[in-house]
Parts: sequence; structure tokens; C-alpha cells
Amino acid sequence: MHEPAIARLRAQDPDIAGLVEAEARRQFEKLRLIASENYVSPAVLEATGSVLTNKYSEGYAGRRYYEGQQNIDPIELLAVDRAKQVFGVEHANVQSYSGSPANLAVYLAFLEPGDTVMGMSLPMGGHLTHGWSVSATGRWFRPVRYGVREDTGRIDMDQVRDLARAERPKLIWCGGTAVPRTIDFPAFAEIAREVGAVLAADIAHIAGLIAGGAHPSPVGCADVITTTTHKTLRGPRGAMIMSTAEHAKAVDKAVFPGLQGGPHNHTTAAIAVALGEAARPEFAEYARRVVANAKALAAALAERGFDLVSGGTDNHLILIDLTGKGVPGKPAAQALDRAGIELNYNTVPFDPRTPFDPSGLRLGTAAITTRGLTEEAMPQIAAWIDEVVQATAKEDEAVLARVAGEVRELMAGYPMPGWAPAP
Ligand code: DSN
Repeated sequence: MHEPAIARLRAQDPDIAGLVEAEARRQFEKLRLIASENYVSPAVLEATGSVLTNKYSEGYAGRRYYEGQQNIDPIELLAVDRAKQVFGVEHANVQSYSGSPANLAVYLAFLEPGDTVMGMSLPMGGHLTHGWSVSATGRWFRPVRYGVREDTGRIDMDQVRDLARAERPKLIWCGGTAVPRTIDFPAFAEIAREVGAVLAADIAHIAGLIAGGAHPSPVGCADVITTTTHKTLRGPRGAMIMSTAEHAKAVDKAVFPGLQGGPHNHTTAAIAVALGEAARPEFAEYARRVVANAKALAAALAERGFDLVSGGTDNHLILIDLTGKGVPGKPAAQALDRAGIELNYNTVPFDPRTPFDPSGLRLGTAAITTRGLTEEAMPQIAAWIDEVVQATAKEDEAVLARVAGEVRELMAGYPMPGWAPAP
């Protein structure tokens, strides 16, 4: 049973309703370890599915290009105020459609085409929009890229400093999509100041941990901070850009009218709801548990001989190099999915394989922590991953089917926000 209910959808469009129900059941039964995913609350779902989707609101509160903003303006102002409070920032823009558009707005606010941008290389753990070659950001700007040290798997701050001094980027990105260790925001800030670059922190993965006090904040270090709202922050699919007051105008102009038309007001309301949840003491406890679970899972995997990039984790994310297990990331991820364990194949630093068939697996604990799993469950999860990876090498489908049943049985004991099996 979906919550909020989808009875009218079922009556009017059983095809779509059936697929929504099937997806909900899939999310209920599986061990969801994709590091960028979560389960939102029913309140966030209700806001996302509200009549606010009917309204156009180009502009900002008090300065719109459409009439009828009596309720939209206070909703957006609430979202902005809550973002300012939760993250302790001077300015927040909550209109970006998602993470990539938010990052593009940073380029529009601070750079001209052809300017130099420095970001973490994608296969090392960065993001497409930090200047990777296939992204507009790597084609329209001049990218220079840093990575991690081969001996530690941690960001090579000497390389960051040397490259910045040599290339004088106008913009430096820190943050990424496969970074298992704490980002040293003060060190990045020192380098950016020295070379006169704008420092942008992309905290999409760790925003919830920062909000909950389980990761240091880039506030006071970064000039501009971007984040999606749907990963550890546990809100709807959307994004925010935060900055000092000095850059507020440039950021807002870049989002609208620079890149976008009307904001998605239903998403804005859901972001406000999620930020309200993130301000509660329970959320700090949630963030602490996400990290505790990731550390426990990393330790259990290491005990079973898995090679973890950087040797472990400080946050919600674990990156496994499967080379030593003799199985590439893609077949392992596909087998794990058949066994009820959902994660993604991923490049590892210095990967000799291709991004579409890489050596690694990326996993995270944000979603399973929302379901209520604790550190005690992590050795069992590591054991299942180990069994399935071994079964992949032997093409043993029977093991996968057995594990899928055991996973289903475990997850049946942990309620899912937004859906429950019919009584
Ligand atoms: N898709 C996001 C992630 O999985 O990390 C990045 O854009």
C-alpha cells in the first residue's frame, strides 16, 4: 500500500499504478546500497505530489513574472530560510532543477567560456560537471584535473596545490561522487585563496551528514556550495546553491534567468519539508548512524578480503576494488542485484578498465539506515556480498536466489517510509 494512497491512479491508469506499486515493493524488498539514494518521508512525498505542480513562478519571491504567488512566495521563503538555518549560510537558492544544472549555474555565475576550471577527475571520484571531457563543462571551459594518491587512495593535496599554482584556475571544485574520505575544505580554501580562484564545494553526497553534524561543513571555506537534496539529505529530487551574501546576486541571476524558467514549486515545498526534518535532533542521530553503519560495513568487508579504496570510509560511502577477487565490477553488480542487493559498478582510481566495465563497486548506507538497520546487520551484509561475488565467478545462480530470499526476509522486518505490504 502506497502512502500517500494512489487509489485514483489505480482506477484511472492501472498500468502506471501497477508499475509504481511494483517499484515500491522492489524498494521494500531489496537491500538498497546505492550511495546516492535514500527513502523520503511520506510528508516529502505528499508535498512532491501536491497541486503546487500547477503553478508557474518565474522570478524570486516578491519579484515574479506571473501573478498568483500568494502561497508560492512564502513556501519558497520558508525553504530558503530553512536552508540558511540548517547549513548556516548567508544565501540559499532552492530553484535549481537538480545537481548538474546547479553546478552549471556556478560556471555561469563566475566564469566566461574558455576559462580554466579545476576539478577531481571523474574516474578518481569527481563528477561529470567538474570539467569532465564529455560534459559541457569540459567542452566549454578548459579543465585541469586532480586525483588521489596511489599509495593512500586519498585526495592528493600536493597535486591540487601544484596544479593550481601552475594552471591558475578561475574555479576550483571540491567534492565528488565516489569520495569515501572527509574532504579537507580548509586546505582547498587556502589553495583557492592563494591562486585567486573561486572555491565551489559540491556536497551532494554528504549534505545530510553535514546537516546532521557528521561531516565538517564547507561554510567559511567555500565561496559557493552546491548540493542535490535527495541523497543523504533525504529530500525530493532537486538541488540548492548556497553562498556568501557577496555572491547571492550572481548565483540567483545564473539560475534564473540565466539557465532556467519556472521553478518546480512542488519540489521547493518538498525541499522545505525535508529541511524541516533535517533540523530535528533525530536527523543528527540518523547522520551519525549512517556513518557508523558505513564504518561497520567497511570493516566487515575488509575482514573478508575486499580491497577498499583508501582502506575504509569516513562517511556514508565505500568504494571496493574487485581486481583481487578476479571479478569485474559490472557482472558483480548485476549478480548482486539479482541477489536483492542493489549497488552500482564504478571506476576505481587508476582503473585499467573502462567506465562502462570498470573494476569497482560503490555502495553507501544512507537508505538502509533510514530503514532502521544498525551496525549489527553489517557483517551479514558483507557475508552476502562476499558469497555473491564468489558465486559470480562460478556462475552459480542458486546462491543468488537463496541470498535474494534471505535479503527479502531481513528487509521485511524494517518498515519503509512511503509503502507497506497489504495486511
Ligand atoms: N548520479 C549521482 C551519483 O550517483 O552519485 C551523481 O550525479
